[in-house]
Amino acid sequence: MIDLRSDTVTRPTPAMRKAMAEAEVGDDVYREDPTVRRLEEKAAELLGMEAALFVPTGSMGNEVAILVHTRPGEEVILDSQSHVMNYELGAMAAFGGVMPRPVAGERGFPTAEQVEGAIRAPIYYNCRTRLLCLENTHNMQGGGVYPRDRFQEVLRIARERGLAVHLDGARLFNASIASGVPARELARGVDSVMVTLSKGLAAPAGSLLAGKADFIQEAVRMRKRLGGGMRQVGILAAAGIIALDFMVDRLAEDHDHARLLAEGLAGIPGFEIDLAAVQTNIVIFRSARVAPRDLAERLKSEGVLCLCWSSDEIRMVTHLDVSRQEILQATDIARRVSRH
Ligand code: TLP
Repeated sequence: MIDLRSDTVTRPTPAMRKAMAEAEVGDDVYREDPTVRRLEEKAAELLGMEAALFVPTGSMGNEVAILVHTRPGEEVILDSQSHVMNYELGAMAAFGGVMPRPVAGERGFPTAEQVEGAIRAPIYYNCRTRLLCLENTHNMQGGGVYPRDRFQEVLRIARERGLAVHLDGARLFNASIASGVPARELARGVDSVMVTLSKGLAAPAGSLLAGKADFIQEAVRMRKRLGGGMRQVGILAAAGIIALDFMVDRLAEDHDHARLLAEGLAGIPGFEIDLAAVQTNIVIFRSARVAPRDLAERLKSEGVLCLCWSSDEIRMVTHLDVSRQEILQATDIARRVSRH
């Protein structure tokens, strides 16, 4: 199978498995796992933050951040297509009693005007707007990178208006490689950032939440409240260290493969794809002739897995476990199965 459903399907590398087998461990709920601590220090350094916390998933990283930044009844401004808004089962409402205030950012990236327009006036009967959540790269919109100037402007407004800012950087390293800007620069000015190890970086599980030391202290408590306090989890952190040390630069290869795939798909009659939107490892395209559900079934029967992304869109994601040859093969199969 050529599995293009997500970069989450990557399996740990031999070096990761070896490091996992040999990892020095302790009880991380007592904060005594040396490998976890090493991973957290490395991540804090890479992201230019005071401290970091290893969490089981990206979703938990986002939710811990939201719960620490907010109080029940407050509002969170976010893009209407963000992962937090769409794919985290309403966690902020379910666990935190906070209200999402979605804005329709251009390609998923809200402008300063949009953010400013969504901040509630400080009148006693209004919700208090507390937090702004941003996403880079943007998943639902096809892996685009937040335009730098727009991001800075948005941060300026947030600072002026006293909002905390959380960055869902599940694929922040993809944004960094695509733009040539270090991850720490992409995270500069935010109060918290989450990065994921288990997507393009190929670790089996785990994400990191980074921020100021006092924020992380609270995040440790919130992680435990959500049931995310793990024990000898240095086993997983060992793979995470390899992910940060050795798997970031190779994301460029995934981006090249995504471009190759997108260009191949663009030439297939009945497919519509915005090539300018393909900036990292995600390719989203419309299928006008064959309904995405049928197309996905046909692709599957020929050995290619993808996701039906919406009623008229398909998503394909490139990653470590798909070679250039397989990308070309998948394009040929797509051409064949979309003919009738
Ligand atoms: N994204 C997954 C699915 O949930 C859609 C994928 O296959 O792309 N933020 C962003 C931007 C994400 O894309 C994801 C996962 C998460 C957060 C959540 O991470 P996990 O799956 O570790 O909870």
